[in-house]
Amino acid sequence: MHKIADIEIQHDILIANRKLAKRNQKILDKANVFAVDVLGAIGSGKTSLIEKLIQEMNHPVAVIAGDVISKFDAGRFEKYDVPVIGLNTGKECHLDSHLVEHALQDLPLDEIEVLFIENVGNLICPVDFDLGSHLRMVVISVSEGDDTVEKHPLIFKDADLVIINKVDIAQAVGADENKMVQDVKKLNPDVNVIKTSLKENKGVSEIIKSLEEFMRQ
Ligand SMILES: Nc1nc2c(ncn2[C@@H]2O[C@H](COP(=O)(O)OP(=O)(O)OP(=O)(O)O)[C@@H](O)[C@H]2O)c(=O)[nH]1
Ligand SMILES: [Mg+2]
Repeated sequence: MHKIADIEIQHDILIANRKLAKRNQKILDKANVFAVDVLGAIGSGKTSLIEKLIQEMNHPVAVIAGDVISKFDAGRFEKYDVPVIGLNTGKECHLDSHLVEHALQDLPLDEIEVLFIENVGNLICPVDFDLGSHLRMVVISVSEGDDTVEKHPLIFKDADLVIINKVDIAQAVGADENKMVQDVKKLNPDVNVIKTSLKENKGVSEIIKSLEEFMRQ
């Protein structure tokens, strides 16, 4: 009995979240804002990547920084003088559409073209929670181990763009970044997988090219 009740509650939450996600996407479409959900492993380089994109993309950008305590990443984005909303998820390990809806109300949507939504770092909880974004970019790094993709298949099946970061330290941590690319391709053959070293500024222009292609679609 107890188990059945849990499942129904979770089911209801997901239905409500999906409805709100659709509403968020309508708000974004009306304002002509392209929203990118940035998901990925803890410490894989999500904030570092968004920092690079803010500086190198030729589009006005805003950021929603979601985290259990959001002030750290939000503080990093604020340095670039772009609109930033920090969302504290507290004990929750993912953002949801309701939280994002509130953030959208506080952003100057008519002044921006791209919105990055950094989710809480992990490869499990955010998977089921659409936020209303147009694209899901998943960031992992070699330091999580080159079996990460095989161990967390769901997030890669749903991804539109996958980044394998920190290739500069692949050898030092004994990881094969090409195996990680192949593992993603097995799960999601059409997805674009880009290897990066944000430390050495490698791969960022390829990501921008890919994002701009999606924006044109
Ligand atoms: N060696 C190396 N370190 C990197 C690279 N990219 C990011 N880092 C470092 O990795 C650490 C974590 O980077 P963040 O950008 O904070 O990662 P994150 O995914 O936003 O982390 P959370 O939000 O806490 O999940 C920082 O110390 C970065 O300087 C890279 O390409 N190579
Ligand atoms: Mg971060």
